[in-house]
Amino acid sequence: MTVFEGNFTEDISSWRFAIVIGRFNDLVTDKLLSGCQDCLKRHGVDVNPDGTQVDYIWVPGSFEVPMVARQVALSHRYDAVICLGAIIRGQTPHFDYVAAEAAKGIAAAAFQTGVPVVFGILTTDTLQQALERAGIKSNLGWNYGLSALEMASLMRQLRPRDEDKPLGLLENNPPQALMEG
Ligand code: INI
Repeated sequence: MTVFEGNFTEDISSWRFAIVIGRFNDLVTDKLLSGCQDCLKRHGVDVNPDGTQVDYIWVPGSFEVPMVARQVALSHRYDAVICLGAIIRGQTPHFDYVAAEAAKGIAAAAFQTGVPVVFGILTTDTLQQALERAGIKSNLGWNYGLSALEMASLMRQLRPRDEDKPLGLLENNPPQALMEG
């Protein structure tokens, strides 16, 4: 039998990533993005927006992130999609609705497409807690970048081979039922 795990030693110069970022609380999401870019760059990815490896897509807030993540994952142009957002608890139940939909939607985008979609949405009680996780103490953006690299590597290894068709066909042309999930 075989052990499969993602590794960080491959030539990834042809890999492509999409990063979907919520503008809401951009004091935090800008910093998450910087941490994520730093990780990708130091693993050899050209993070320049004018380059060929990373596309950046800004959306109003975390609630909109899953819809766009699913759309870009469906294109099968990317090895991984990274979702970044910051949901901070206020005085209203809005937090719970936005957080629940973001988590469910991002999981569904990955599950329906077979493309790794990284859940890089911070959910915290205060702005201070969010900032601590976005650069003051550590920067979870780095971890989200690393998760994308690991999952992209792993899913490449698990890709159906030619002789495994029709599973291979399924990857490129998922049946409607699967897409509707
Ligand atoms: N969006 C966030 O990304 N974080 C939040 O903390 C937040 N709160 O608390 O309201 C938030 N709301 C906006 C939401 O994501 C949508 O953009 C908006 O409801 C329009 O659909």
